[in-house]
Amino acid sequence: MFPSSYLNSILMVLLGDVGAGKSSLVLRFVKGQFVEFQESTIGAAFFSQTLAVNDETVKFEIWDTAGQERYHSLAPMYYRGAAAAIVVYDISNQASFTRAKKWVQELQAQGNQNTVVALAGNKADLLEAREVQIEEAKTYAQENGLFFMETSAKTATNVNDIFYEIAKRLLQGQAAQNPQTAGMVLSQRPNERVVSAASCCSS
Ligand SMILES: Nc1nc2c(ncn2[C@@H]2O[C@H](COP(=O)(O)OP(=O)(O)OP(=O)(O)O)[C@@H](O)[C@H]2O)c(=O)[nH]1
Ligand SMILES: [Mg+2]
Repeated sequence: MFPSSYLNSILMVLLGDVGAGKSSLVLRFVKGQFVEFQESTIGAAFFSQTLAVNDETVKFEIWDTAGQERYHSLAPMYYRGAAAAIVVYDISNQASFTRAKKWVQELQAQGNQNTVVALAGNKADLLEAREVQIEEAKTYAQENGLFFMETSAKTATNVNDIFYEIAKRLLQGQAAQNPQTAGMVLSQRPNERVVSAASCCSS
């Protein structure tokens, strides 16, 4: 076994409808910020964040994809190698939930079988405008082997929690295997450079 000072890298992807709040969730997680008028993502944006999860140091490497339909064909490049995916919908927008289900179907059909998939019902602060009932989403998640949380990038509710839960599940899965064969997407390597700062670039 590796000592805990070794670094686990988790490559992950966010998928979901335009405006569901993918970039806002990442921005909240990585920089602790929220902006009311977040610009729509073009292509995809990459972020990273290194944190302690249990006794391990985990580097999250995050592809924030663009929800606009014209970028749909790029998505497999990001989800095929991902150890985890967060499929995001907006609780105040039923169409975004329908879109989220399509993403789950696509991941199940064309993604990697081992990818941990989380379903995030974002904008949980918009209770008065709710269109997707929590029970409906919970049942759908259970039926499809996803784990589910309602989140709010605005208030920060459950944002760190969903990323931590993903890391915990992956680390547990890895502990059950030989770490040498854990694969490229969740790899352990010497903790030479632990950064707490985020980096981001858009293309
Ligand atoms: N009230 C509320 N608004 C949110 C929340 N998350 C995001 N928003 C707002 O919703 C809008 C869209 O958010 P984005 O993060 O750009 O959505 P996206 O999924 O990245 O959209 P694309 O990049 O176009 O695919 C922005 O104006 C955000 O401020 C939230 O939790 N609550
Ligand atoms: Mg975006």
